[in-house]
Amino acid sequence: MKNKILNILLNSDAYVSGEKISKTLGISRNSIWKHINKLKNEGYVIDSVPNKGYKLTKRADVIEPSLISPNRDFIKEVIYFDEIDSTNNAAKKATVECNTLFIADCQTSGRGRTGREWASAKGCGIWMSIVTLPKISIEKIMQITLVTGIAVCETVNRMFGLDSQIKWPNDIVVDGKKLCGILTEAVMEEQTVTKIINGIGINVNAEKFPENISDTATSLYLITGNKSVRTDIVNGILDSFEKYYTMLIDKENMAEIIEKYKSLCVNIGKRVVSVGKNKKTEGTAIDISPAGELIIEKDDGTTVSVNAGEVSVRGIYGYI
Ligand code: BT5
Repeated sequence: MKNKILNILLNSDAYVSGEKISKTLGISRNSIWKHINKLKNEGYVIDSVPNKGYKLTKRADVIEPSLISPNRDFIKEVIYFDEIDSTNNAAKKATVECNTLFIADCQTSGRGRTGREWASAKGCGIWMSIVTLPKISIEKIMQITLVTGIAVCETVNRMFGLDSQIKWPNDIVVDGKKLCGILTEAVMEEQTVTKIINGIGINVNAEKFPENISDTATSLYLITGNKSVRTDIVNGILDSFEKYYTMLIDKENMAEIIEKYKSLCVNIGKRVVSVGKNKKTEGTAIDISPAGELIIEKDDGTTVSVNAGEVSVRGIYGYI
C-alpha cells in the first residue's frame, strides 16, 4: 500500500488530496498518514498542507523493486536484497523461468573476474545481475558482455552528459578511472548456454573507496558532485540493454553492435599489453572481431585476437 501511495505522488506534479488517495485506494485517511510517515522515514520529502493534501518534493534514494521496470515487458521479475553475498551468486543458484533482475543495496562478497573482489558498499552503487535465458552457443557470451557495456556506457552518458568509454572488454571508465565493472557468467547444458548472468556494478553515490582502489575507481557522485536516485539509472540501463540484447539475440545484428562498441572503446588505436596465463602480447589495439575479441597488431605487423576470458588488458602507461 505504501508503494501505491508513492506511485500516486510520483505521478503528480500538484498536491494530491487525502480524499482522492483514500477513494482511489479504498483506505482511511489515518492509514494514508501512517504510510506517508513511513515514506518520510525512508528519506522521501513530502509536503502535507491542510485542505490541499500531499506533494512529493524530493525522492529518496531507496531501491524500490516496484519502481524498477514497472511495465515488466522485458524484465518480468525483480528480486531485491538489502544485503547478499553477490547478486551473481544469488542469480546462479535460483531457478528462474523468465528474464529476471537480481539487485542488492549491499554485497558482502561482490566478485570481479577470476575471483577478484568487487567493492560494493551499502547504498553506494548499483549492484545487480540481469538474468536472461537465451539458447545460444558459448561463443556468444563475449558478445553479451559487449552489449552490457554499451548499455551502461550509453545510459550514463545520456543521463549525466558524460563522455564515459569502455575499456575492453568490460570496464566503463571516465577520465581514466573505473566507474563500472561487468561480470558475465553462463550456465550451460552440453554446448548450449541456457542462462546468462550479466553482473553489473556501478559506483553511484560513493564518496570514497577502499585504499587499494582509491586511485583507479570513481563514482557518479565524484564526477558530477550530485547524488542520484539509483532506480532511475537502473531503468535507463534496462531499456538500453533490452534494445541491444534484442539486436544481438533476435536480429543477430552483430555488425551494428560492433560498430557501436568500437565508437565507445577507449583502447582502439592505443598501445596495450594483454597478459594471459603464460603469454604477454604488446602492440596497438586496432579492432574488435565479430566475436568480441580485441585484435592487437604487434610491432612486427602480425595480429593476434585476444579473448576476455583469458587475458587482462592494460595500457602501457597506466590503467588505461
Ligand atoms: C569487474 O571485474 O570489473 C566485474 C565487476 C562486476 C561487479 C558486479 S556487482 C553485481 C554482480 N555481482 C557480483 O558479485 N559481481 C557483479 P574485474 O575486471 O576483474 O575488475 C575487478 C577489479 O576492479 C578489482 O581487482 C579492483 O582492482 C577493481 N575494483 C573493485 N571494486 C571496484 C569498484 N567498486 N569500483 C571500481 N573498481 C573496483
